[in-house]
Amino acid sequence: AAVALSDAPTPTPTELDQAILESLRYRVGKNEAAAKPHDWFNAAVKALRDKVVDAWMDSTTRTYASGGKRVYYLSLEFLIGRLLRDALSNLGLTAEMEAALKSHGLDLTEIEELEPDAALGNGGLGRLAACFMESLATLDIPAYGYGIRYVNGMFRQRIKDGWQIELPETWLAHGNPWEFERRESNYFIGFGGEVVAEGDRAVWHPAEQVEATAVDTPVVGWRGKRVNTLRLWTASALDPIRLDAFNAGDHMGALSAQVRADSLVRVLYPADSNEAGQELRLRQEYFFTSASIQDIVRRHVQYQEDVRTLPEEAAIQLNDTHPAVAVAELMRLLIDDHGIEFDEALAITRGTIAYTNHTLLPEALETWPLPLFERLLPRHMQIIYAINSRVLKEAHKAGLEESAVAAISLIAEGGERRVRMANLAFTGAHSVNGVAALHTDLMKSTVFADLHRLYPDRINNKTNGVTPRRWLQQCNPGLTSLLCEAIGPGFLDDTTQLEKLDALADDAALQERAHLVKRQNKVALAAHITDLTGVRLDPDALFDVQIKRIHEYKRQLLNLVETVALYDQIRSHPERDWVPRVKIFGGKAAASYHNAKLVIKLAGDIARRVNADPSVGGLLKVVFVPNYNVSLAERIIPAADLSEQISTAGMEASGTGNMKFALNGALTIGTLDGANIEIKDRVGNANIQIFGLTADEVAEKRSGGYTPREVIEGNRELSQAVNSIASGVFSPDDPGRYADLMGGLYDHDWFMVAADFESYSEAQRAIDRRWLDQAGWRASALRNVAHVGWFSSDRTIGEYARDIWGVM
Ligand code: DL6
Repeated sequence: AAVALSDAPTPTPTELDQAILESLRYRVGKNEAAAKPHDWFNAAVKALRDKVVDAWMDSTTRTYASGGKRVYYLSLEFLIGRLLRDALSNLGLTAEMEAALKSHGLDLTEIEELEPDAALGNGGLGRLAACFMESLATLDIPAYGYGIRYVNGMFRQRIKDGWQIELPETWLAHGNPWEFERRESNYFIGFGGEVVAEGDRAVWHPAEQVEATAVDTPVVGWRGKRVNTLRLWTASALDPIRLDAFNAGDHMGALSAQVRADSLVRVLYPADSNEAGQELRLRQEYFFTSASIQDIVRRHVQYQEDVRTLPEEAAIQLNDTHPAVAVAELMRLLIDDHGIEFDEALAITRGTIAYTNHTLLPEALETWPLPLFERLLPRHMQIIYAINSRVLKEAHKAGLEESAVAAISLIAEGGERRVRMANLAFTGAHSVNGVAALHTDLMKSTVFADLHRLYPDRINNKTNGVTPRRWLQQCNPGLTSLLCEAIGPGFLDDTTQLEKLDALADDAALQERAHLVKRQNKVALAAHITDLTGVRLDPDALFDVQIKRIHEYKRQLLNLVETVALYDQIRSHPERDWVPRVKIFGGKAAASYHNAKLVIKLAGDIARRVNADPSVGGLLKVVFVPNYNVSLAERIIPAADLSEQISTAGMEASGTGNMKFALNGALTIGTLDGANIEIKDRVGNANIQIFGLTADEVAEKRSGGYTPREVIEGNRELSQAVNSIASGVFSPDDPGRYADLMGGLYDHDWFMVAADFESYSEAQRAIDRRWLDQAGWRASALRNVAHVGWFSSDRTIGEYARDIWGVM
């Protein structure tokens, strides 16, 4: 009988210590006297990993014994961050590890700091995948995550003279003690070549092949209930070194095949909501998708024999369109390798695959030039044409007009012909979901309107969630233990129990204790920020935070322009009762995204001037925290008072930072966008500050009649702020630096910065008033914690499991 690890005896600190010492000696090859902190880190992880492996094997045995359906989550990104604290906490071994290390004079938090951030993702989409993996294990659902083991994940951001510099992130420099290479799980991945008819079969002869090898990382669920597998692919050449060429003196040429293979897993494209457009990116997508689909089919056939039963045994979820070629790849294997006829193959594929859309931004909806796609994947192109012909016939049969049929087509005609990956994913899946209610509605009414008419039952909503283990328990132990005392520990297993806090939100003693926890978190963050930037922060000021990718639609610029307006106001009216504020910014800009990089520079320029100005007397501080990543988020979020979620309405699919902040007792200032709307519905208008245009109003303004110039000129505070930035007040070394950026606001203002400024500025002053009533603020903070338990990724995964995968 299977025994979940939570039922297994917990090792005592002495037993754990013994295991660590053994691991130090026999796996790291050091004794206590010689061991450096990194050796201790490796030894501790390996000792802990042994405990994880026991539970992992147990989970696998149970899955095979039950013959249950497995979930496969295909994602080009997994932004997992550090794993040590997560594994310790989920296995309930934190105190034991602390004590074991202490006996050697080591501090667990310092050891944890040695772990590099596994930054295999850009932002929200990749972090969501990591939260989902943890929730899948927590809910005891047998699941594999499939992705790429990038050697250099997301770039490391350095700020030099205020500008972002991208440096490679070398997270594997000291090896990775968590992973297991599975040399036996390897697949050939073909590219190029030609398709020839052999009898009535089509046979693809790729011009080039690389080998994909699995590297597995165990993912531990809460209380160690289940351990699932994150399987990341690494690439190698079939012939890594051509000895004849090497011996003939062509040392580089002899290694070229390996270099080419290596390039597939070298970097994560720093493209967020931006099409990468490189051939290498398409190769990466096919590489990991093909390896994953081959692995899934192999596992199925090995145990079930009949490939036709795949939909009963496997649910494949595509995280955005990056793995959309899975539709064609699965069809190819079914038809070419298993002799299934086309229509049945399509039915099996649709029965197995589901697709999640994460963006409506046109530039982020992947399409590939048809000639490129056909050259790299000739057999897949044939299959896509064949799917398209069936889909278009269905569209005609349904009586759709020609313009709708053209929009549904898997091939964009007119101009350069391109393969539309979203249409491929949509037509090859039985379920297509959005990630927040508004986003899903907009999918139906805009980007997928015609596909939705043809397949009206396919689109559904699954509002995102975040794992409360990492984003409450691990990052905010102070608040967690206070909550345990106040409402009991039930919320640790079911976050909806946080609702019990509502009844206590006006209790002055609880408010005071929650305030002290927050203040402690702020003190710790302030010290860290001083270390990183030299800027000193007052922990009693309001910590106002915007941390996320830098993108025009996320409107860091609106925040900065308002910051300048506030700066002007404080200087003009020093007699007013201003609330001391610290404006904290953090985030990376895609390397080629000029305006985003300029916004980072602007934040730095504003910070330099404001922080050095004695006339604001410490009422306003601005700081840009470099190299924002998961670990920094874990420090910043528990210390935030105010969460900036200010995207142009209709443009942020969901957001997940918004959920993390509210869960840690920050109030949100936000637009009616993405999941903000659902947060508002749960915490109530009294506990959130909503401002700005709605998505409908944005659409209406864009369709005509919006003249930002008039808006700017009609608002003195706004025009003063915009003009001072434009004229170089903050950039005396290069007065014209922001002229174009500000000119863009006057001329088109696609992201409605000017249109929303007045409402945003009023909302900020309303926030000041709320802050001055500290009892009211603290009650609101507690009510945010109380009402956002619904945004746990356990709830989201439960919905996927029930409605899409049929596994619960
Ligand atoms: O669903 C996760 C996350 C959402 O919370 C964000 O609102 C959304 O912007 C993000 N989408 C992407 C898509 N990028 N591409 N392609 O990152 O997904």
